[in-house]
Amino acid sequence: MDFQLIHTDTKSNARAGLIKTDHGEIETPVFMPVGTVGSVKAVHINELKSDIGAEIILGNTYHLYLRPGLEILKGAGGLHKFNSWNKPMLTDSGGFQVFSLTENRKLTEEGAEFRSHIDGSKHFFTPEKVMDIQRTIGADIIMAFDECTPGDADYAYAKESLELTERWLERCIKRFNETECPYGHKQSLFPIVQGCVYPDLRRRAAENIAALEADGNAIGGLAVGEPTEKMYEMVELVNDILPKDKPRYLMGVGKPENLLEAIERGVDMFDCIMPTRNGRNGQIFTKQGVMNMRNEKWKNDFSPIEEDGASYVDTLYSKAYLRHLINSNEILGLQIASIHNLAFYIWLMKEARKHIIDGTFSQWKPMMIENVTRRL
Ligand code: PRF
Repeated sequence: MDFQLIHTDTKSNARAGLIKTDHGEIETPVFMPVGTVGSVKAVHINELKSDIGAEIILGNTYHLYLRPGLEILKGAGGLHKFNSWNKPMLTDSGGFQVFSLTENRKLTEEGAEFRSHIDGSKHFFTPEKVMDIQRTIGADIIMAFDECTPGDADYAYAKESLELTERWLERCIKRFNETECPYGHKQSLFPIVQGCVYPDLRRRAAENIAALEADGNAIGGLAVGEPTEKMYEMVELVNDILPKDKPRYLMGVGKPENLLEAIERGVDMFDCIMPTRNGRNGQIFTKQGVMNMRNEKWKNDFSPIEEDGASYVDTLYSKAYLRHLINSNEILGLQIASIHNLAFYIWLMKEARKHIIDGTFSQWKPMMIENVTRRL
């Protein structure tokens, strides 16, 4: 994997860049639609590519390991072949999912024991196993196995948790260096900075990770219950230390305004379930603000979903029709909402990139934040 910085904003830390992988190029800042089980829910690959303009999608180690399982993924020749997405892909390591989706999980020095959310069966993830699984899935970018420290953890817990994540990272790197992708393309391993909301822990974690000279670096453990201002403060602090010539990925963030604030602070990559999950619940993000399609207000509004929206569904369908579909739990409603929201998020990243390159990001950003945070 190669990363090229195209332009750095003179008035902020915002950057425009280009990531090159064996499955194609990614212009940054980039939003990665989440395809947990190897599919972006309700969205066809053709729509992702041509209508939405996605350049990279995300899969989850935890889910793919449980179902369909490694034998099937291996048999298919990896996830790219299995789901027909022949562009760049990233897999999260499963640490976050083990902690957020399973009950009775047990953390030890060796790894994490958990029960499947599907059938209750018992499993054990170690850093080595998580590397092996991600080799078998075959994503272009794979993530280190970490513990996502809760946002309200006290200092002592956060320190211990970070130290465990650091020891696990060493084991991940060792296993990663001893193995290779079974399908012949290159995979890159991104370490994850943890440290909760404690500046000295974040600083230490970022310094240790910066010294590794990985192909790219991630910031985890944010947007997990801490105040938003703390999140921005931690992103700023960590990005001051992480290498400037490598992409930076803020995991699981967030609302449109969070993305713009993080871009200003030097983040290049994002993923979040918000455009798809909230979309399926009727929340529609637009350039003019956020709409709740279940609201009575849209009942007789036959105007387009978004007049100058980023996707063809915006003018093909009206607000009243989308409201009707969502209220009737129609599959088409989920599809339209997902396509619209993903196209909006990806449009927002492309706009940010344009403004970074032409030097107008710092004027454009506050105006855009005012728009995207409006309730319609
Ligand atoms: N670690 C991993 N995945 C994640 C997170 C993390 O901390 C987050 C936190 N926002 C989202 N996804 N491995």
